[in-house]
Parts: sequence; C-alpha cells; structure tokens
Amino acid sequence: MIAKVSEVTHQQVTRIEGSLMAQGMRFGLVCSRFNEFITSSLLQGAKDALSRLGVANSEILEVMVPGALEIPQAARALARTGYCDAIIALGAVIRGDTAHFDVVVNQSASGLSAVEAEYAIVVTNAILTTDTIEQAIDRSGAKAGNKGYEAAMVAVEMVDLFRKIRSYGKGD
Ligand code: INI
Repeated sequence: MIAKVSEVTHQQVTRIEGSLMAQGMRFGLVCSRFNEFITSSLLQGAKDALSRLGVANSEILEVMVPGALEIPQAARALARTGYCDAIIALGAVIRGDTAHFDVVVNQSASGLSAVEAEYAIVVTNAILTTDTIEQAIDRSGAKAGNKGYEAAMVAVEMVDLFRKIRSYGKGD
C-alpha cells in the first residue's frame, strides 16, 4: 500500500548561516586616502560595526594606502601574514574625478577577488564606485547607510559561516 503523504517523515535539511559572533576574530582594514573625506567615514563605520560586535581594537590592524589601486596590493601583503580572518577594503572612486575611473574600479575589484581566492580569506569590498560626490556621501553615512559599516558586518558573518562550513570537513 502506498503511504499517505502525511505519514512520511523527512529529515530536515541542515541550514548553515553565519552569525554576528565576532569572538576570536582578527580583522585588517585597508583604507585609501584618495577622497579621504569619504573614506574616513567608511573607516569609522567599519570600526563602529566591529566595536558594536565586541571586537577589541587590539584585534584590528588599520592599513592606509594612497588610492584604491593600492588596496589589493596591501590586502595581499596582509593576507600573506596570516594575521587576520578577514580583510575589509575601504575606498572611494568617483567618476567625476578621474579619466581612468574604469581602470581603478576594475583593477581594485578584481585584485581583491584574486586575494580572496588565493588566500581563502574573507575579503569584503566597500570601495565605493560612484558617478558623483553626492552619491559617495550618501553611501558613506548619509542617505544610503554606511558601506564601511555594512562591509564589516558582512565580514564577521562570513568568517563565522566559513568556520561552520569547515566543521563539516573531514579535517584534511
Ligand atoms: N584613487 C581612488 O581611490 N579614487 C579615485 O577616484 C581615484 N581617481 O580619481 O583617480 C584614484 N586614483 C589613484 C589610484 O588609485 C592610484 O593611487 C594611482 O593611480 C597610483 O597608482
């Protein structure tokens, strides 16, 4: 006889999700000085988020670089040290300012992805790419939130998620 659907029991699918528990995590903040009036707010936002989540200043390394193009270079050097669980990239590329906007945007993003892939480390990207200064202001703490704050929150969640996923591995 075919069982009625109501009689069939299914094991629940296991869902894994990162939480915002930042205990035992260390972070690298890599921030560019170009458009510093924007990037300083992103940096402050990232530090505020980590502080809210209980991360002590002693667990944070803040690395300053000239421009967004240098962010992946410093991120790579930092990843190589093995010091941190996550790197948070903070910068501002504004189209109005630069003829090589596309170069800076593409190289900074692809450079960060390469670091993430090569070192299997969490890298979150709060390098703003905007058409105008107003848009950059909006995304660094005005109308559209603070992308530095968000990137730090995402970094904590992803480190925790990777730890949980790793716990399903075979230990090799
Ligand atoms: N760097 C930025 O972070 N934002 C910009 O908007 C920008 N503009 O406008 O050119 C910029 N340029 C500098 C670049 O990141 C490098 O520092 C420079 O090319 C030296 O390598």
